[in-house]
Amino acid sequence: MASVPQPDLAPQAFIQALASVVGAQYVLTAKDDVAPYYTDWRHVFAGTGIAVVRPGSTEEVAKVVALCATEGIAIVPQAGNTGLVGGSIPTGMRKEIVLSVSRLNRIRSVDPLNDTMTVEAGCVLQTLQEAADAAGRLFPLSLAAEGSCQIGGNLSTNAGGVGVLRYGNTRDLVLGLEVVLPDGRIWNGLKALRKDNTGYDLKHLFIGAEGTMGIITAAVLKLFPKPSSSTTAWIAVESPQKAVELLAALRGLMGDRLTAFELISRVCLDAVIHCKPSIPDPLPGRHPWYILAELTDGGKQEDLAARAEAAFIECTERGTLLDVALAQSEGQAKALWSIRETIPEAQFTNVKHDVSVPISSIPRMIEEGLADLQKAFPGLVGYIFGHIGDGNLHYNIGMADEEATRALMDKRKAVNEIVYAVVAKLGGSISAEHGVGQQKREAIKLRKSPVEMELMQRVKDALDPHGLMNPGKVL
Ligand code: FAD
Ligand code: 2HG
Ligand code: ZN
Repeated sequence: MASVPQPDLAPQAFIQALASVVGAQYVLTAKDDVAPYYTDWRHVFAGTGIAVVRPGSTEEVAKVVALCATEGIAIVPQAGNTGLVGGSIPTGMRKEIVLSVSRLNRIRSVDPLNDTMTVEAGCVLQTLQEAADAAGRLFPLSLAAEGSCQIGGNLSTNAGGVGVLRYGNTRDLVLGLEVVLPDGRIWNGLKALRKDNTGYDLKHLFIGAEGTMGIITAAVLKLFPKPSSSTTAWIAVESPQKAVELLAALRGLMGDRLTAFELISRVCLDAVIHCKPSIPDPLPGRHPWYILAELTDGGKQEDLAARAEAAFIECTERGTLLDVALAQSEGQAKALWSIRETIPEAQFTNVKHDVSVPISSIPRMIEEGLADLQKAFPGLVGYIFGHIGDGNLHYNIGMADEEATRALMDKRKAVNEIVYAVVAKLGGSISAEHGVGQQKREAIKLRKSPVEMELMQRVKDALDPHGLMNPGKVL
């Protein structure tokens, strides 16, 4: 890494210089103003910086970054601050500002014939879903934080969510990017092209880089035909093995119409009902595992419903599923989805893991991991759920009561090691969709090969030779 430029400006003069770029009201330093930017959604990570800066345009972002580059001040990019690995929170290892992109919230254009929209990084995800819908199209990225996460954060984490099975991760939903580079130059890569083989595809360096390569200020996103029919099903299954068999069966019977396939353990459903007692249990009996599945299609609602019903009857006859409740209205479908969306807050405090393994290895991941954990920490509770259609499990570990869970959290490294050992054995990943941030920085060093780590560091050094972009994250 090249030596860091030394500051010329005294701290107050630096603040004034920032204010002259973005306006004094958008440089926050008062304790109450900065507090929400200096801690994460789960209150697991906390830090401080020189200031929180809120530019209102790409040009202002570029001027702030150029000023920081001259002064050797590091930058922590932040969007909706819903990340789960501490990526948007300062670490304190350098003099840092938080650069919030939330004022870059314009939809620059929607082109329904090209099936694209060009949007700024601070647009809230739900606003983009609504804009696509108003244009008669679908923007399929969907996650429980969609009311507050912003597309700049989604791009920078390559977010997954519940639509990956059909539409892919965020990376698959992008055609072009606009990025402010660590030296303050603007790269305008806002191409709305589905084919462009003119050399390296640079946008992929910034997608999933968690703010360590530059600041994404805008993107061209892909739109899709809006489905005209949908069926939402709450399904009971006997075991994770039956769940993956059901996935294969439904894909065979319904093809790409299977849009979402989420695993939910009974433990998670109980936690949701405990957290929000007004939520009813969708099925009469108690079952150990559930699937929330969504099927969507063009064409008539009754055609999809009939086809889905036939598929569920066949799966029941084959013994793949135990029971199923089909939503009879949009309201009932929303109620089923709200169970799934409540899980993150219903099991807020525990040792989190966001792992992926080949779909066929999901049953082993659950069974062998829990068996190994029980040996080391008798009585623990696995809050297991997630996007098993993508081989992605949220493998969260707590104890029966809060005090014991807090004690377990102090031993989180030992818990992580047991889970990660099973992940390694099954050829999986220790971060499927949430990223590395501060949380998994040490852990990836032990699990990626020296060649991979060196390549990543070289790319980082080429783009950010002074290490000013989000230090202490990823690498
Ligand atoms: P932030 O948290 O602000 O930032 C995330 C990272 O991106 C940080 O490293 C930050 O420095 C960097 N960054 C932010 N903006 C920029 C930018 N413009 N340029 C460069 N770097 C930037 N994640 C999933 O993948 N799937 C889920 O299903 C899912 N469900 C969730 C449910 C809940 C209830 C919560 C709280 C979180 C969930 N998450 C999920 C995690 C989180 O919502 C995602 O990681 C999301 O993409 C983060 O977006 P954000 O706007 O909040 O980004
Ligand atoms: C989800 O799928 C999120 O709901 C959050 O990725 C996962 O709470 C978690 O561990
Ligand atoms: Zn998830």
